[in-house]
Amino acid sequence: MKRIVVTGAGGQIGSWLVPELRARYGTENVLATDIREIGGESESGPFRVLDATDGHALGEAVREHRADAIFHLAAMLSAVGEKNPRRAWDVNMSSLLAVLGVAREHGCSAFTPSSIAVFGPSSPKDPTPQDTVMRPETMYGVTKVAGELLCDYYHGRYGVDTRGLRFPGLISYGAPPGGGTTDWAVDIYYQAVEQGLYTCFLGPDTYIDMMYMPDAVRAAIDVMEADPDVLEHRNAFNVTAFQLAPAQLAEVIRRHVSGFEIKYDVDPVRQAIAESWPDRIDDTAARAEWGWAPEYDIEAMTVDMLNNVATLPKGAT
Ligand code: AKB
Repeated sequence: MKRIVVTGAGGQIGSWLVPELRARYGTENVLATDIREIGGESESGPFRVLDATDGHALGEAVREHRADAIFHLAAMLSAVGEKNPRRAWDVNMSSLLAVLGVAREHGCSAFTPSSIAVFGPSSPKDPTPQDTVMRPETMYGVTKVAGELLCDYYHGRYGVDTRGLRFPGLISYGAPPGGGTTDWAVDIYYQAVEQGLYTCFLGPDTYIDMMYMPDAVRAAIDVMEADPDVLEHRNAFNVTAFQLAPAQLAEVIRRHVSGFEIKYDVDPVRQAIAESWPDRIDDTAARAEWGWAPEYDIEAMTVDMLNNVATLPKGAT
């Protein structure tokens, strides 16, 4: 991997991944793209406004940049996808088809994030194995299962080097998450610093797998750099760092923000989504096949999040 194109560069993952890719591979070698102008880090190097569903425009960008790898991050997440399921299908599937077609034509490898949302109520919950029943109940989950299969198909049929990770909820400061069920675990830090109070849309003991963004970015790059001959589960690997519930995280934050309070105003739609997902996924395959191991635990992440959120201008995400 030497010259890279990133779609959805202005989103929660892209705003962290692009600077890390530029630090490792050189600023000029990483072309950030997004559907709109985004400012910030991603525009501090090569940048292009690009709709990832437009295969022709993506092909031009890849050809002109002489890219050998695509990180495809543009997608609609779970909660926002339930508000407009048809659009979630169209955006997630047509952009992935465009990326895979371009990767095939230009000989690029392709990274696509999958999600714990591929699992549903009939999957074993704790632990959820790497290979198991996948019958999700959200449109986002349906697109992620279909996406994993499509990536496998392009690998098997056309030899495209497709790779992916089933990300858990990702926690970070900076660009906000784009309408997921796990967004509470980001919002809680901002509200703790700004208001000393957070009203959570999930119930107190709803456990979901989570990960701090620096680990997620490292995982995405590591799986792309892994020796292809040792990868059995290329699309896609379970990866997790820890399991988190709102009451538990509130307790950890309270150790650093005295008097911090959490209240609950449960949103039935997002609660049902969260309950259909695993409590704890088993990431042994990622650990065994390419050496995955998280560096941040809940405490280390909390210290880093609070320090960074406190130094951002008030109201900034
Ligand atoms: C979401 O909540 O939709 C995402 C995810 C778990 O993929 N963060």
